[in-house]
Amino acid sequence: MNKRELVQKSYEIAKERYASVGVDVDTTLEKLDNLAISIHCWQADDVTGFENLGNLGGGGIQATGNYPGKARNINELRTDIEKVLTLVGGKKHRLNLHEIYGDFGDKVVDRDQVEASHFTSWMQWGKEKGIKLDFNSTSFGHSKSGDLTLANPDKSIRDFWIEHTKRCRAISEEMGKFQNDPCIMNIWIHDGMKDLTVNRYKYRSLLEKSLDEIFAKEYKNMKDCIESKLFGIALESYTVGSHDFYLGYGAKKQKMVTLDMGHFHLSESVADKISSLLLFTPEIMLHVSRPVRWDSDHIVILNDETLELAKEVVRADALEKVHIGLDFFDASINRIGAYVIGIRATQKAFLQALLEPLGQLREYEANGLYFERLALLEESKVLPWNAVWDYFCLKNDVAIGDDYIGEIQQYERNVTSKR
Ligand code: RNT
Ligand code: ZN
Repeated sequence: MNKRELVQKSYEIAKERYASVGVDVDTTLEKLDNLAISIHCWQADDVTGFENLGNLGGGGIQATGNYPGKARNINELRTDIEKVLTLVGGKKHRLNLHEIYGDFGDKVVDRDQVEASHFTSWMQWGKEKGIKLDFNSTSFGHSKSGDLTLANPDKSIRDFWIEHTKRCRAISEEMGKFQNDPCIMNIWIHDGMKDLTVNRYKYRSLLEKSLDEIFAKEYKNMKDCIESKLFGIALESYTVGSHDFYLGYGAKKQKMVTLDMGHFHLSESVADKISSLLLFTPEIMLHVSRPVRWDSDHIVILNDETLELAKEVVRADALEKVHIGLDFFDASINRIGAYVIGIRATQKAFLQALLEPLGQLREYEANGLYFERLALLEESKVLPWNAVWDYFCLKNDVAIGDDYIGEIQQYERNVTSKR
């Protein structure tokens, strides 16, 4: 039997096993086909972007590693993303752009000057390739970034970033209109203090005011989300945009909160937050990531945290309300490989979540049969989800199992190693 026949046969058997616990594998596969993952553009070039402002320093974010072959311009980045998409199944994946990835040509466009026209070629590319776009304002890596942006007591700096963020919302609106599907725009700022501050309240109230100003205009074709963080490097003692801050702001102003898996204490369950946010905020944006000791943005793998997160989304029946984005940047290994591992791991987690025998589990729970519930939870871990996964790849005509290793090595030989 060749590989394809083996996958087919294992799938048929798996399908029967799942049917015996009340799970319809075919509907599951359909859901996985339609699961949109918003792929972050910044793994391709270590969060560098294509501005012509010179090396601004400014900090706020950092990728580590110097593996050769990073994308140096828009064309290379697009080619890399297109390659990635040939190695993962699914029909609805999106691309998540940061403002610094605009098509500026050789023009110098400062952050308070950016316009939708700088993203026309991206929109066109997205349309051609069937890829919808999401967006992010960029307040790091600029001479005006410092330690404080939207929460800066200096009005001129604050206004500069307010203007930038307003413009980013207007660009997102244009993208959403163009693609006939809302563009989700994330706001993450690094604002904080390296050491003790006696002005926690002051900076947070400034951030609240800045956001109110930014959100004053209502749009129809874009959705806002706000992302908290626990701490940043060189800003260890205080983060203005903490989880409490954005949770409160999001609940009050009905904005989506972005949950980045690297932005919480390591013993805190991000998965547990899903059901609460769904009750008090309109939708949720996820930054699926992997903290190693801290917010180190390692490549997403299939671990307990990713799995639990996916299960909580499915158990809350919230696939329509939870937007899945990725956020990691590892510059120490092949970057195309990094994307493919992370996307496939996220899909595997959602596949397992979708294959959970929820009906039976909930019946046990309703009847107080807790031994039975725990037993089935344990046994469902070893149901043949991997056979369903292989079949998903086969059906989508993408690499089965580790076959993508060879394909990525070839792309490295032919493309990225020549950069
Ligand atoms: C940083 C945040 C943020 C960034 C991107 C590049 O800690 O996670 O989402 O990773 O905006
Ligand atoms: Zn993030």
